[in-house]
Amino acid sequence: MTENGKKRVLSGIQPSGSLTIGNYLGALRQWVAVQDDYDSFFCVVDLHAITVPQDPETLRQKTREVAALYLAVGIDPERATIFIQSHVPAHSELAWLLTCLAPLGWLNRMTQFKDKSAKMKQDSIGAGLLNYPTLMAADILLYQAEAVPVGDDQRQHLEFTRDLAQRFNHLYGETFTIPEAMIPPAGARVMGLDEPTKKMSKSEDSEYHAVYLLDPPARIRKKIMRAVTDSGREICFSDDPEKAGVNNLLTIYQAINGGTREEVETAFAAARGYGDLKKAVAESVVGLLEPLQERYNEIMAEEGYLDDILAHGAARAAAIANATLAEVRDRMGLLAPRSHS
Ligand code: ATP
Ligand code: LTN
Repeated sequence: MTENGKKRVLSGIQPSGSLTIGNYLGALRQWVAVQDDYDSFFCVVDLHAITVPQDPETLRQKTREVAALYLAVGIDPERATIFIQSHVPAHSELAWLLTCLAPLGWLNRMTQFKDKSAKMKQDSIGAGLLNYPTLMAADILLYQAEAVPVGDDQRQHLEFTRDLAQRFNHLYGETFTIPEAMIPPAGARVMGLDEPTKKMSKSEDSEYHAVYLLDPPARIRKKIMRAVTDSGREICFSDDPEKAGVNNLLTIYQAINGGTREEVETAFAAARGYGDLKKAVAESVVGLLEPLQERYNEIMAEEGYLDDILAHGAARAAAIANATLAEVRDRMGLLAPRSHS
């Protein structure tokens, strides 16, 4: 609990590409919803993005783009703290301290590590990719966050964070709040449009894989109209991998328009085929993204606006992070530095 009596949330997104509707429905939308009730911290996790190779200029540009999208989706910098992870050096420092406590066995079991490293040559897998969850644990634990709004794919990393926090508390005494994952009821796992058995991801390069938040309407429509479905006609939610494409389109529709699964299925009972479903999904996505893109353009056009928010955010975040870090350093027995007079 914070001074203002509110519980705290923290979450982040990597600037490793262009944000997708998966990032919006799984994460960002929940952030907007919780900002009134929680003391909220939202960061752009650039230190996570460099766990795989990034082009420096693109990374800088994407970092600002992601931060501007936080504002464009409706996160209010008066109510929430928005900052860039690497602007608060306590994240790197706590990550190292926790690295010394993180069992290799736990890290080796992480499915995100297994998936990402499987695609790389053994020699090019950086140790940072293995340590990724420890840095994420540092992000969360520095703020003593009670809740972490994320998509379904982050459950395992949250479990890791809880286990590591418990291990620290056990070894050195109660220090960290044990956080809970906050996963949305619909849209927690949006699948790739071209390969609906795989999670939609911003760092996939195939052209028809994802709808990006900044895609123009014509491209959104084209991508959704080309989404992979099956040879049947039945428009219903289903766990059958054969029906994964239709299931995904219905899920996106439901996440945007609300209603129960039955209500959504009833809405399509009279549809003539998958074309009608795709058109309805495309119009829902365009309707969702158009106003967001307008706000994004306004934010980017205003000289200095975004950078002021980020400077202010980093200062607010650092004040809290540094207090936790000082306590951790002390508990671990690191000699406190005395200022040079
Ligand atoms: P990358 O492809 O670069 O690994 P990503 O697109 O998976 O990235 P992250 O930055 O790792 O995105 O995730 C940011 C947030 O968005 C997390 O809370 C994550 O759970 C959520 N998220 C990412 N992809 C999806 C998806 N397809 N459906 C729902 N939520 C998602
Ligand atoms: N690992 C997360 C991104 C992330 C994060 C965080 C999410 C980094 N630090 C702290 C919540 C809280 C991912 O989505 N891949």
